[in-house]
Amino acid sequence: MPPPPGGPVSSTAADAPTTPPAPGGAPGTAKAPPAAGAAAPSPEAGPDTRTALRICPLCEATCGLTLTIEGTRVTGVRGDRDDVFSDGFICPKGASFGELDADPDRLRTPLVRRDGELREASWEEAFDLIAARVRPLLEEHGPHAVGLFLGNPNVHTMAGALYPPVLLGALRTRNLFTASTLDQMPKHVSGGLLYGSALAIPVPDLDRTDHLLLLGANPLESNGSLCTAPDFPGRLKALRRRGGTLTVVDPRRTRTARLADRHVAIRPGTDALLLAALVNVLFAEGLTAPGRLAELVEGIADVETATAAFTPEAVGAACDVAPDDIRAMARELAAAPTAAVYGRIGSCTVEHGTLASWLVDVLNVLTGNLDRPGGALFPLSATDRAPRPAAPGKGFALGRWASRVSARPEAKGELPVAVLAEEMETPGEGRIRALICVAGNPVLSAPDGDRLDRALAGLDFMVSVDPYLNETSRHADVVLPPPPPAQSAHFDFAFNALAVRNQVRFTPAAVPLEEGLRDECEILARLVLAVSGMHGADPSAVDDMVIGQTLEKAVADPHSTVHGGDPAKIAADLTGDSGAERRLDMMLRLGPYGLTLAGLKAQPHGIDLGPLRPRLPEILRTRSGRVELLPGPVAADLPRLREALGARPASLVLVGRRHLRSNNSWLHNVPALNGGSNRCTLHVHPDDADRLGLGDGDTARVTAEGGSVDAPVEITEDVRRGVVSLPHGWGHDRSGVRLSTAAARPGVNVNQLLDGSRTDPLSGTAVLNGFPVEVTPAPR
Ligand SMILES: Nc1nc2c(c(=O)[nH]1)N[C@H]1C(S)=C(S)[C@@H](COP(=O)(O)OP(=O)(O)OC[C@H]3O[C@@H](n4cnc5c(=O)[nH]c(N)nc54)[C@H](O)[C@@H]3O)O[C@H]1N2
Ligand SMILES: Nc1nc2c(c(=O)[nH]1)N[C@H]1C(S)=C(S)[C@@H](COP(=O)(O)OP(=O)(O)OC[C@H]3O[C@@H](n4cnc5c(=O)[nH]c(N)nc54)[C@H](O)[C@@H]3O)O[C@H]1N2
Ligand code: SF4
Ligand SMILES: [Mo]
Repeated sequence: MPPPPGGPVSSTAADAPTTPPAPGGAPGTAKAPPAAGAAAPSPEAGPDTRTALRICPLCEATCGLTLTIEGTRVTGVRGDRDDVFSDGFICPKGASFGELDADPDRLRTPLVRRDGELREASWEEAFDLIAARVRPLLEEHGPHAVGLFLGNPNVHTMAGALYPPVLLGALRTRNLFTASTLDQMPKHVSGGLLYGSALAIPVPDLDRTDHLLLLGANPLESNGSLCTAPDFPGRLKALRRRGGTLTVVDPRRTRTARLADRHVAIRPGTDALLLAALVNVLFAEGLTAPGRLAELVEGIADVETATAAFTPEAVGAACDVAPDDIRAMARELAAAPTAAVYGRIGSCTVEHGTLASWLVDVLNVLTGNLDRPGGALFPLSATDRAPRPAAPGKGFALGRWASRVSARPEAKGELPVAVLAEEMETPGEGRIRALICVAGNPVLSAPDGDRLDRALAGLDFMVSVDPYLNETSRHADVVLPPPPPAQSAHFDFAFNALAVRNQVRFTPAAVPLEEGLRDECEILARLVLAVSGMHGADPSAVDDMVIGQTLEKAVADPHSTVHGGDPAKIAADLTGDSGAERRLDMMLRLGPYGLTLAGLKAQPHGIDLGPLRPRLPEILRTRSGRVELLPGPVAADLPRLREALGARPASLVLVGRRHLRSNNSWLHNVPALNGGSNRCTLHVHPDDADRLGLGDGDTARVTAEGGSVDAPVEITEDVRRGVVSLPHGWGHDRSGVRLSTAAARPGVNVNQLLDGSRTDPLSGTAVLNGFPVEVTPAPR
């Protein structure tokens, strides 16, 4: 392990949990040590030294940061104590913002492939080539010949929220793939089916609940997901302090599990069975109490019938959880004055991910906790559509089209990433010939990276919008680098709608855009123009078009705040430093709080919009206008769950894990974050290690259907028997990659063990957790 240069981050210290302020309590200080290159300003700091606010884009917690800036360099980072939501919280990742921002491996010009080599090029050359190559492919082979992959950081940038929908509209391709089918697509599908909208995802009311049942999430390392809560750890501790209880279901004894009143070390992949049994017990013991939901929900009795087979005794062996414990969990859930059930990665990226996600919400409904304070509620963000009277909607359709090669149904307009390689490789009409990849690294994040590597290499043309030349972008013909994060304005379109408190914040670019760089909004707008035959037009044309179309609709909508207005006049009133900002201003004005961007800018630490409030039935868009508790596609998938009752468990399965100082595949190049316990090791229980003939520090060979990887063994009781754990995002040893720090400690790609054949059928989400593996000592 190379020591972090500059050395102020001792790996152990930085790995220790940060001691966060109590939520809503006194503002805390940044407890994380400053990262290398991000030290506090020295007393002799020049007159050039100033501070600027920046919302952290590195995880879903969206903490407000105060950056110290000398000239154009970020030299210090602390939590913004006045931030209305994060109260000064910061973690080691946020503390390394300066180092990340200044990473010398970051690309500073576009790259264009000439004679087989990627070379530095001007923006004009880059976009000229895109226009020259993509248009003919579309004209000759039709829209589906160009695929689009959208990676995770799109939810962490303004550009990623505002332009990919326009890009997709311009391409009209059905070959849309995103990180969602490696992640939360089960939540979209279950929300779509239950509430009629794929974006209707209830969020646990962390700060007010009396009981949290948390499955397959480790917020002490991840800082939370689909539950935006700066200082999630502190909020969990506060729950305990106010007398609430926490149950954690996880095959590993995680740092989150150690905080819990009850830790259930479930057999991986069986959460849907456990949850079905909890539902079963609620009915069997007369513990259902939907309260006001009873009249808003249809199908409660059908759910009772559908879960009749899943008694605690029936699921106990499969889950490896004692029936009495299951009964106790159900009773605790029912008895709590308020409670929230919350499931994340470990309950989503599994064989029954959609059923598990559905059952999470079913439990919240049956206990009366959906849509009530202390339960699980739907946030109302400042850029959401303004509320309107409840009315039946169009409902949520699945499988409106299917993938070409293996006929996998679309979900939310997307095809499963697990079939991306075969769609690029398999000859014939409709093959993906070109790929545009925005902020994604599927070679490491998706099943079978070696196959994706080959498939990407065989494309006619590829564009990556990415700051790094990495495992995926090295295949591109054109790489378009966004600027370092300090040079971008920030607004959380996605996470404000998933936050435990309604609030809104905007931070302008902290540092002016460097000579030669382009704002990512402009990059994506130019990309839209280049693929839609408008190459060379002013990028603001894209924003003007969106504004025009949106306002036309809004003035015709009787529920809109601008109903009957003049679109041209409203557009002329919009303010902002860019087309993207004018779009944000428009969304705020059309939104439920009637805000403006100028008003928001006047509140640099944000505006608190209050605790979550009930939103049913207004939010419903189902055909019935009610919550449809047993949707048809779910009912049709239940026999598969019943079959799982009798299945013989594999003797060894693999699960992933996250480390506080990491983020999927792309922070391993920041020296301060690549050390300590953030290591690509295989966790093995001592009993399994004995059985398999493995000692601590030995190299193990892990094999599954997609291939084999060799990883160092770490023997630990933190993982249950029959389960090994290997983190994802590693494997930085491919040629042509420019990640000098990461390459020095590459790790192995856990997703090489998978071949993409295992998915949750309803959502198309890849099974990344709980798949069978063989482990042996690696041959010397
Ligand atoms: N085995 C296993 N695999 C997993 C997971 C798991 O738990 N286990 N988790 C899955 C999950 S939850 C997710 S979300 C996916 C993530 O899958 P991906 O989104 O494919 O992977 P990331 O590693 O997040 O890659 C992000 C890419 O965006 C680039 N990037 C960073 N910042 C910016 C920016 O501001 N603009 C642009 N344009 N690019 C930027 C990075 O350099 C990197 O190339 O991985 C999934 N893969
Ligand atoms: N530090 C850090 N933070 C991150 C990320 C990161 O890579 N590093 N990634 C970000 C992203 S993209 C996301 S989506 C979020 C994810 O945030 P979380 O959902 O909190 O993800 P994990 O920390 O991977 O926790 C998943 C847990 O599920 C457990 N698990 C595995 N299989 C099963 C199972 O079958 N059943 C149950 N009950 N548990 C199981 C694992 O042991 C693990 O502890 O984190 C985000 N934040
Ligand atoms: S918790 Fe997340 S948002 Fe907050 S500082 Fe850390 S990485 Fe940034
Ligand atoms: Mo994710």
